[in-house]
Amino acid sequence: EKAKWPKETVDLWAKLSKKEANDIEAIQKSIVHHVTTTLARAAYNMDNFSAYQAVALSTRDRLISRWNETQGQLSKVDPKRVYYLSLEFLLGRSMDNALLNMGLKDTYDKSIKKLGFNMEDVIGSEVDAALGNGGLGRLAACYMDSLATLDYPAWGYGLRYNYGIFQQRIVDGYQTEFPDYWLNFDNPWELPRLDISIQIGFGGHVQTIQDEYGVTRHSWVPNQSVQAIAYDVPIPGYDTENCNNIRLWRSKPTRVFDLTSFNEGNYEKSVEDATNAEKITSVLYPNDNTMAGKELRLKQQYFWTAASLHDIVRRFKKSMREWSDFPNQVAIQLNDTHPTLAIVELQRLLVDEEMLSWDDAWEIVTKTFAFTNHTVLPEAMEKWSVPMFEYLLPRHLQIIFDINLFFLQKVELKSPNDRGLLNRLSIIEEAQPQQIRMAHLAVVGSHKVNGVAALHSNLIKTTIFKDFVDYYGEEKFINKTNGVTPRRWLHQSNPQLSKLITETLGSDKWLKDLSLLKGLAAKTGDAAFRKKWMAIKRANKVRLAELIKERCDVEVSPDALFDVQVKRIHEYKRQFMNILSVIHRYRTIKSMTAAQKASVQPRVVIFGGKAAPGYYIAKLVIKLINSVAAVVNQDPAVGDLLKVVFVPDYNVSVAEIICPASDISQHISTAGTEASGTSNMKFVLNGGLIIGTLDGANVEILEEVGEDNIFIFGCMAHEVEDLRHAQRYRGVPMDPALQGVISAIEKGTFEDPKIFQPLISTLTVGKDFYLISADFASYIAANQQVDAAYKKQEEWSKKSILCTAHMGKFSSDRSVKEYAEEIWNIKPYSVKDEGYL
Ligand code: C3B
Repeated sequence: EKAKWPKETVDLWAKLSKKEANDIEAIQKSIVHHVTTTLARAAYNMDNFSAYQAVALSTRDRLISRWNETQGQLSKVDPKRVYYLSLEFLLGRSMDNALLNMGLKDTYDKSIKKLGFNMEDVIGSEVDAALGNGGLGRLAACYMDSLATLDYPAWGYGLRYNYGIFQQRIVDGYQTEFPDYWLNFDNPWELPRLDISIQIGFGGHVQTIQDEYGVTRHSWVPNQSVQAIAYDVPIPGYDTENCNNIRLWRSKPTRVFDLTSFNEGNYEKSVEDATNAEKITSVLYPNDNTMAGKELRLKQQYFWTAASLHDIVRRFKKSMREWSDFPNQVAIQLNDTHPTLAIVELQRLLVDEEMLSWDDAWEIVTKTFAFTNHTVLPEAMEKWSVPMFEYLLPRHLQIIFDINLFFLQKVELKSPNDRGLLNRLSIIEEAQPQQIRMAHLAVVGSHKVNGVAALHSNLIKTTIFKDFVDYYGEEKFINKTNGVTPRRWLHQSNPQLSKLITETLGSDKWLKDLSLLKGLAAKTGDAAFRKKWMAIKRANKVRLAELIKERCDVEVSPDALFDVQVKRIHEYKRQFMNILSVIHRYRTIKSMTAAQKASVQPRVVIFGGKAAPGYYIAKLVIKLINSVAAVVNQDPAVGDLLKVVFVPDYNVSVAEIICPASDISQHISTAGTEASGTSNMKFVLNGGLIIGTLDGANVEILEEVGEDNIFIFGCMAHEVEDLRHAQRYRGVPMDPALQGVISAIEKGTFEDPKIFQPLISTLTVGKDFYLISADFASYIAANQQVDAAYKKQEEWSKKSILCTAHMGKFSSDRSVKEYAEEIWNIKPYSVKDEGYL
């Protein structure tokens, strides 16, 4: 188009599309411009929220310039890109992060101050984008930050839910859920791309025809159709001009949604079905590590993978390359099994629509995809019932059966006459009705499969994917230990510590090369430095104490040891064991003389996290925590020696306040159940020590910080099976301390014990699946070691510094670089500052 313009038009565009200036005056002008025009407000009726909106819009202008420049240059250069398919992107707030990454925070700070507003209040007015449940969704967000920061050409693809993860309120000690209608006010962090609309089909039937060469061809004739509309979310890198994109799809009715009812002249039904189209991207399923098996979820998965693939294929086709070049231009990472249908959809597009042979298509598909597994919990394994699947996606079902057939034929050639093996490897589980095992499909359709921490990656090779390792060989199954972005999880959330580190190391290079933190280790002998370090921790604890006062109406002393467990509530994460140990501590203190009490280390035990709305036992754990808190916090015999709080509605922005403020945090899953954990990394990065089991990334954190700087307890992953067996068949008695705690609950120390009976019965001999009794004694002992260590404040401050110093490995930059080099085979491309025309 540009080529057709006369020179003066081109020059005019070039002159006018210069990037925004970033001096204080220009920024203030842009803020006031948005106040008076976009928001149609005046200075005298402004509140913090409208100030936030105006500052957000001004920030957005600068983001979009970079986004445009990056995307424009990338389409010209057309390098190989990675597409990260994730049903969850748990981004949290955007403004602070965008300003810091673009290097504009200080200038905006000054600009806002002079306009009569305070940066913290403005930032505090932003609602979280909570399009995720927990670790998996937040990992995707950290990876997007690192991909942009490292200049990798990468796009995320996800869904634009109208409702994010529910808001949690505590009523009478119980969790209650409220819808998170986060789009109530315009969302300045997205660009609606109403021009990008893709038709997605559902249902219908498959037509079989002979083509002119006598080859049988299939073509899917859906009987429903939905539109996917693109919303783009710019992701700026830190200290680079590059700005990547997350494309989120929203479902809208097509003009004719249900072709059957329309053709039958059933007007009312076709309007009703149009409303159903919007439902597809209405709500994020609130389950973490469990599969609900709902039809609407399957629709979400197909809607999202089909729209994303259509988009990716369209972009590829613009380059006029051979199909065999597709894997040289495109890498697709499957974040868990949720996007596995993308494998089937690409095979369908290549075979049915692009007319490639099955084998050529399948080679392209398997070279393109790679799959990350995030859990070994059986209840989390995605399976779809064949009849439901067939009704929604009849052609895809045929393709899955063909993929399975060809795969099992090869297995049979390698290991003849092994029916058991075929059954175990099959993508189809022979149940009533048959089930599609999505993890098997993901393994068969990918060239690399990775776990998310060393222990977990080994575990999947010996458990859920053992037979696949025997068949494919070891090389296909690799490890990529998770990481977190130091920009959000230190620089942004702990600005004072970030500043001290930069001063100490002589530059801020550590923010892009986290291994430089090791330079802090030399400072443990410097008493003045230790004092500054601990003063910052204390200031962060004061900030958290204020939040606790505001949200829980409990006063806690910032001089007590802050003990934190914040994560989704799940039996395998053992918040139950934690609160049981708190009861033990309470009973111990109650039994002490005044003299004994004088030597007790005061502790504030802080819980937070959401339970899936249908997860009854997890919700009872929340109730128990609150019942214990109610008794302990007002017991004068205990006073400040022990406080217990449950911080409601734990989310990313709350985590940003909690992580910098912990002295110790709890990562205490039954060994072998927590694939990695990522908050463990965030806490240690901020100079908090951890107490934990030899599970997930704890193992690697231990390797990095050394055993003097971490509190490890409990059984090991390889012992779990024997312990379960022993308690089931040899009647191992319950731990005596635990027995005492249970009796106290049963005596009604904390409300009506009847309430907690279902919870307690999960522990009765033979049933204690998560081995709380087996680990209880060593857990109590480890907690006593924490108390003793914390009393030696000088020693503790050294441990705290060493913890941060040794966290270099756990930057998501390291993780993403490994993925890029060992799985995706992509190279960085740095945007040149040349204006986007
Ligand atoms: C989580 C795992 O439970 C964590 O151990 C892990 O650190 C993160 O993924 C990121 O890898 N996970 C999750 O949040 N949701 C799932 N459905 C499965 C795993």
